[in-house]
Amino acid sequence: MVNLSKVTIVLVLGMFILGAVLSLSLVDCKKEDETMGVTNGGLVPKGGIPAIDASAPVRTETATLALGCFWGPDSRFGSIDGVVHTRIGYTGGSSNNPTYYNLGGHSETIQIYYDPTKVTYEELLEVFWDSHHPTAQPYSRQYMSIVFYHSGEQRRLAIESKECEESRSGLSVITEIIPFSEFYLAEDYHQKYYLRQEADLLKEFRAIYPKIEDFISSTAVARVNGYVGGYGTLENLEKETNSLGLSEAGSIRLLEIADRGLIPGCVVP
Ligand code: MHO
Repeated sequence: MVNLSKVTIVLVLGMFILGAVLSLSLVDCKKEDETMGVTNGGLVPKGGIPAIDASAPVRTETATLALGCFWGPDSRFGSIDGVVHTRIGYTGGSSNNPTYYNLGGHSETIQIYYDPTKVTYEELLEVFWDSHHPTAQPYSRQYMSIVFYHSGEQRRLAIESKECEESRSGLSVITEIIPFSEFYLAEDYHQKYYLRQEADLLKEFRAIYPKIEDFISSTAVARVNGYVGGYGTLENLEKETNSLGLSEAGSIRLLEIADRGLIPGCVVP
């Protein structure tokens, strides 16, 4: 009995010491993680990627729209809660592999990947009508107003909302509603154009996402590009600042930008 107690004590003590050693090494790992978090001059957030990207939904739907110069729409649609990411390119023409200086009949186009449980295609169409002048003939095919539908349902909703737009404006809307065919990604320097004007913020994101395809697929990047362009709401920015993966200096800069004029809160962001 006495012997058993001794064994128990030794075992418990042993486990205690082992536990202490293990927890010490856990503390060490944590320290290492924190150190890893400040690699690249403090630019990579702890845990690697911005929280908003880590929790991005897997299932998204796509809207493909052309509404003039694609820099603005990239920013405006990127600011909408429920939009997971955006990318811009060329669609609707006849040539393969168009470039900005050789469009081959394509139009500047945005692709919006959205979470249909948070934002609907109808809501995106409202923003579409609200963001350009669909009753004016554009300067060239490059800036044409087009809805490229991906399904019969999108086609129906687009036709319906075009009719609404016509009766609202009392003018004839030139917007084409045609099936989606192929999307050609635009050159890197066009993607998230407004964010690119903020060198320090851009640097932070390029440190997190050195590959352009990852940069383009980031919700954090889409949102910040939205805020820099003056879109989004202050309310949303305050809610999500900490999830965007920016450093303290970056967050302060973004709040300064917002301070110079975000829409303070409206029904359609
Ligand atoms: N050339 C115009 C439009 C650019 S856009 C990507 C500008 O420099 O503002 O078509």
